Amino acid sequence: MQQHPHTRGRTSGRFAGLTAALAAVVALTTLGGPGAHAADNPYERGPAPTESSIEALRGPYAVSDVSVSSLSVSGFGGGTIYYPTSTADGTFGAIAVSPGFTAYQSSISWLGPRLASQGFVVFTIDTNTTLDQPASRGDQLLAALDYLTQRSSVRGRIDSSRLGVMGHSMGGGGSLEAAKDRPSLQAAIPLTPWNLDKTWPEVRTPTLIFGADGDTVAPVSTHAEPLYTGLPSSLDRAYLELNGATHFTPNSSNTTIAKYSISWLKRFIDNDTRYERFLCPLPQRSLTIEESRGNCPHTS
Ligand code: 9J3
Ligand code: ZN
Repeated sequence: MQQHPHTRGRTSGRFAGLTAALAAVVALTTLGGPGAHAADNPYERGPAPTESSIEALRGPYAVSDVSVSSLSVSGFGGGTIYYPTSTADGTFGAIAVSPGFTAYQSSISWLGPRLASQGFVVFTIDTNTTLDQPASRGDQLLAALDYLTQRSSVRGRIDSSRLGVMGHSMGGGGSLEAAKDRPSLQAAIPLTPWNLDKTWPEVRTPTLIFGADGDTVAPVSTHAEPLYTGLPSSLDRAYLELNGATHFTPNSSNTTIAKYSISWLKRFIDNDTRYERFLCPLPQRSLTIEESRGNCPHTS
């Protein structure tokens, strides 16, 4: 568990404070590792982020995984849980991730180790049938989170009050459905989402929507953009449109999706304001970002 270096030990004399501070710095520098940083925020996990640490293929935590058979669960189709191997840092926030129409967990599996290695328990799921619609995918994401926190083999590693959802296409539409149904969710990230319902005034969950400029399956003009606009304007919300991207860009390893997703999850699931600077001011138009919208600075 994490400890405050300034609550540790006590010395007397005129240089006591300086000595203690130096000792703490030496201890932190020497011990290193993800757990070495002492936090005033009890949910903070891992070392201070940098541009390169959020872009990296793997974060500071070694990751293990466990397969969950569809035969052993109800309400969703099973999946794979990716989690930090070490228990030295206490519990982690957790997210469930749904694939899109006709697709399997393999289509979003790159997100498992990529996000878990930053300090989250990540459950990439299969749906009951590959043809399930967004509302059903929302219910299945919630069933998966309930399984994860109540019955899974890693339930003791999770802070069940700090949960989020992600999904691709109809799974992204489903992540909005899940947030609408369960306002206690701390973060939602729809990836090139598809949903016929464009009105989401009930959502209270901070939501980051990714669109793709070249999406012809769920065009941003009829899906991602109106879904963003349909969220409350008072909500912590953002819209990032990927440049040179298609509907299926979220199906393979993508550094732009990863870096802003990590930042959003850290900022809102872990309350980790060290990541705020990657989100606000909004990323500028670039070779990877076609357009960005959102409220900055964040209010929650
Ligand atoms: O999950 C998706 O890829 C939704 C896009 C789609 O195929 O909609 C057609 C009904
Ligand atoms: Zn646009």
